[in-house]
Amino acid sequence: MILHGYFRSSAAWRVRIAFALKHLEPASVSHNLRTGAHLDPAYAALNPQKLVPALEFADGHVLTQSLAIIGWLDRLVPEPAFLPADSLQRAKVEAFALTIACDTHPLQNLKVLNRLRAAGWSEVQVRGWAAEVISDGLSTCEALLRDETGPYCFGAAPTLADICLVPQIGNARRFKVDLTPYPKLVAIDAACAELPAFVAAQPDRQPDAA
Ligand SMILES: N[C@@H](CCC(=O)N[C@@H](CS)C(=O)NCC(=O)O)C(=O)O
Repeated sequence: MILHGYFRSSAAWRVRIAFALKHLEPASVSHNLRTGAHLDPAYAALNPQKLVPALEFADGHVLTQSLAIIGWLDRLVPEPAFLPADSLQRAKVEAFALTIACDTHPLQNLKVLNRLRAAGWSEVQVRGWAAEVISDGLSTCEALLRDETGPYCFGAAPTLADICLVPQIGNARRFKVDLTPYPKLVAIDAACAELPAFVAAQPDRQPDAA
């Protein structure tokens, strides 16, 4: 099994956290997004979307989409579970994760930022856009946790919500988003940073970290 990723990719970061929480470590291959290595036809043959991550199996199967990979892993190795057994709580965790994975991260993804650059936006405008859409997503996330008491997003153990939150906070820091309006999210990020699985998955700990 090979995890195709990049140290700074937040979607690959989610998958690294998930594997580490299950005490598994797949082999990894890095595709430098900055130099466009993920656009290479050999990688496009694996993932027609030309995005990381992708999980390649020895028998030729390939899984794409971080949430699909994490769901597959969670069903294969049920403990620790990434989703609560209670169906209402599970839907809340999924809604939180999807707020990040579907409605926040895609708006600040590299190819979107590159489109803005190609349309003549200055670097300041591009970074401002990224910071704005991240702030918008984090505002929603903070509100979704209004009634939660921690230490993780939805209770005493990390779930899919935390797996998505931590890399998105990483992106927020990269784009210099002011995190003071999101005290719950910052506290959860700090709690996760105490866990070995989250530490092992951090971008600067990856072999391809620049
Ligand atoms: N929804 C996809 C998103 C994957 C994605 O956007 N990956 C980014 C890195 S975080 C990427 O490969 N970007 C390359 C580009 O935008 O050209 C997933 O969750 O796997």
